[in-house]
Amino acid sequence: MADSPKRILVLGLGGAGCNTVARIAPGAPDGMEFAVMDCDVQTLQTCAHIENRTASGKAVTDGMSAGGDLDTGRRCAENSAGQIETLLSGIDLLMVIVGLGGGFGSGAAPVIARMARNAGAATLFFTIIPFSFEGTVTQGKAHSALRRLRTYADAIVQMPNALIQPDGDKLLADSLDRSSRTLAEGVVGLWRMLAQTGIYNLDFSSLQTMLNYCDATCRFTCATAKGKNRAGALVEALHAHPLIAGTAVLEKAPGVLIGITGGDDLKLSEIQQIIEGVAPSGETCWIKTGVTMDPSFTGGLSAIVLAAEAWKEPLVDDGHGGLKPASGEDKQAELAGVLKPRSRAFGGSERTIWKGEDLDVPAYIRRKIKLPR
Ligand SMILES: Nc1nc2c(ncn2[C@@H]2O[C@H](COP(=O)(O)OP(=O)(O)OP(=O)(O)O)[C@@H](O)[C@H]2O)c(=O)[nH]1
Ligand SMILES: [Mg+2]
Repeated sequence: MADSPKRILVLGLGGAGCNTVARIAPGAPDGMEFAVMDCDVQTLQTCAHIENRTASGKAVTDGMSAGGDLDTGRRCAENSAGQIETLLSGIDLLMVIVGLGGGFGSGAAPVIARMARNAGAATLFFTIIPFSFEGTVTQGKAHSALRRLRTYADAIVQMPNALIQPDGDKLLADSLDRSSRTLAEGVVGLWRMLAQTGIYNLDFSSLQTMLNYCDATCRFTCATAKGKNRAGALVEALHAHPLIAGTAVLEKAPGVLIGITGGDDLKLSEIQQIIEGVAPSGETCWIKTGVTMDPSFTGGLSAIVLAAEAWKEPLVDDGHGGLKPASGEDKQAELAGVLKPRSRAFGGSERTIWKGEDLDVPAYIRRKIKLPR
């Protein structure tokens, strides 16, 4: 991204989001930008090492939490519109980490997604879904927040707390820590692919295509492996990750971003083995791969995969000043720019520019046609 640096902000919202960012930030790569926001000043005090802290909704809760009330959370965010606008200014990609089921995070997330969309920032939400033992009311609040969020967020990755706690004997603190580490791998891995110059860059427009086309929900998996058959072990670990194990999500995904990091000893055959082991075998899957070399990875390999669960229907001009769902030939024409035969294209491959337009970017995105959820 040397030509046009893109600004990526990782924002922690509410208790879970702030805790997770507070755990991720100390070990994060240089240059990664973090911020935290809550209406609960006590939570913000535990994030003293995060410089960019926003106390939201002072006039609404007077520095207290939203007490599990989603509507109070929403009002806090709306009350802090000016602060949020300042926070979002100049941001190209907003990655939000938020636990759903409480008050502030659940209420504020859709407001922030809407404001980010209006400010022209792409949004990717990593949402933590409560444990089932937290009760049906909390679960219900989390799902209602998800529904609202779908309207405005470009993409949402769900991370059920329960999936991160496969061992019933684990202490709560260890489980939460494990959950934070999993999120950190996804968020940092994606950031690394976008921000660091690799052999094959996963460029920002690849991510944007993914965010624009995916029907709101994505899955991610990540893994690292060492040893003789490390590429094979990596593929196995990617499929076995608790966030996707047993779902066939990789086999069915219409769009997949793969970020691979290796050291000086990374082999082309390993890259091939990983891509072939991860990406769906359908002829119409859109695949983008980024490869980054980092000497500290020598002897090992690491990968993150972001997979769209479904591709949404594009819309086309209806010829009367409105829009209609793409169908038949229209649909084929619209999709031509994105659904290519399985090409195994790398992110760094040359783009097709015609009359100043990038034909790798779907027409409805180039023409800024809004798609409904
Ligand atoms: N993984 C993980 N999950 C958490 C953590 N803290 C809370 N959660 C989950 O996130 C959900 C929402 O909780 P919070 O983030 O504390 O809620 P909040 O947004 O601060 O809402 P209020 O406190 O009511 O204003 C909870 O129901 C938990 O399931 C954490 O540190 N790690
Ligand atoms: Mg809270």
